[in-house]
Amino acid sequence: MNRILYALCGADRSRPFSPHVWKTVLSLAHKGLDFKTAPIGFTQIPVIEDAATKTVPLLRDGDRLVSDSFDIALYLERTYPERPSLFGGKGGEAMARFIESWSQTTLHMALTRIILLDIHDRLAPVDQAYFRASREARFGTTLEAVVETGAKAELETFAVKLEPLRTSLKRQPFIGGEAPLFADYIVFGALQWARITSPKTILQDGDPVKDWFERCLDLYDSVGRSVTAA
Ligand SMILES: N[C@@H](CCC(=O)N[C@@H](CS)C(=O)NCC(=O)O)C(=O)O
Repeated sequence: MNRILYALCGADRSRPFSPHVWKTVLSLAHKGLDFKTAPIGFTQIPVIEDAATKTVPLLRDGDRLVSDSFDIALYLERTYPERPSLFGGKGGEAMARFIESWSQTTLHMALTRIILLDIHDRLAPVDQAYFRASREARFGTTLEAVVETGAKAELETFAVKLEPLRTSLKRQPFIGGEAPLFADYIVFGALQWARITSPKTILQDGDPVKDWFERCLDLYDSVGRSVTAA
């Protein structure tokens, strides 16, 4: 098969954890496209496919290479238009951009402060050194200090941040309506990242967001459950 998805893993190469890679896993499953996963660590990203990318996901589809989870979804939509749509039209594409911004600025920012050390602890030693140096430069402090000062408060307020999603899920089973769209996979990716890397409880039982997340884990022969929770 000549469709390969490069997926970020820790020391255990059977546990891809990147939120953006998970968006692509579900995008490919949504389109019914088979692929092979190529597990890599952080420090391998800049050298794969002749230095084609600085970030994952990277998808090889025959002789095409596409990076960035949103660009990959757009590529799949245009290349395989006869298969189920990931966006439901141009308006859906534009609205998925809003969901991406919300997920990135609100959910990822909070989750990072909660799971940063858990991610670090699961990486291979060479990747731990890179991760610590790059993230400590970004935060201007140690990984330990980020989690020490941020995790408790972020955990306490995370449910409030999900309120816009919770309200809409009381009306419909998926962000996309009756069936999931790429917008669902964007938010799913963020929560799946936390599920795979951290034992901390992010979603509470009885929360409609948790019910929706479980529905997403069940999609496409439960591909999301192919990696167990931390
Ligand atoms: N906007 C990109 C973000 C991709 C991204 O940031 N990927 C992370 C892994 S979760 C990465 O490859 N980081 C490389 C690094 O930190 O060196 C997307 O949606 O694909």
